[in-house]
Amino acid sequence: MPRFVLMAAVAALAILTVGSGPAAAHATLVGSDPADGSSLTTAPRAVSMTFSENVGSGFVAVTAPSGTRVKTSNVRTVDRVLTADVADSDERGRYTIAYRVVSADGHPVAGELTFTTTSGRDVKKAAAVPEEAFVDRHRGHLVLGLAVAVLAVGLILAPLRRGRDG
Ligand SMILES: [Cu+2]
Repeated sequence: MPRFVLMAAVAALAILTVGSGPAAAHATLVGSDPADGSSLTTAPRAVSMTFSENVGSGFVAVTAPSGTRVKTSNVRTVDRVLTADVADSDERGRYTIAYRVVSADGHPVAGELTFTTTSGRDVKKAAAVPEEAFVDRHRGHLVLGLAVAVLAVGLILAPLRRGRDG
């Protein structure tokens, strides 16, 4: 009986190990052009991502430093490589490349890369709602809340102090 339990445990462990092993792995990004985090003089006219296995159904979106989308075309996957042509962009700063492909096992794989250009036109990034805006908008409420809190603490402490004095 104990031997049977041991064998069952070993079998269960073996199944778990195989299940989480390379057989279940899907495509992962192994390289790109431009490389993630790289610094370039001007924006590239094409980007490519190389995966650990063959991929299909590729999608690529390039966003310029101003936050506007740079037009991509001729998005294609050939074996392990996803490539897209990219329209000309003269903005200087940080670009992002968002990509999505479908692995051979049917799982979608998505990610994001960035690169920076050192020449070109300076642009202002379309501001995401900054943290200060929230504080500014709710300053009145925050002050009122603080005042109520101070008053409440005072009301709680006052009897205690009086008790200690008397
Ligand atoms: Cu997978």
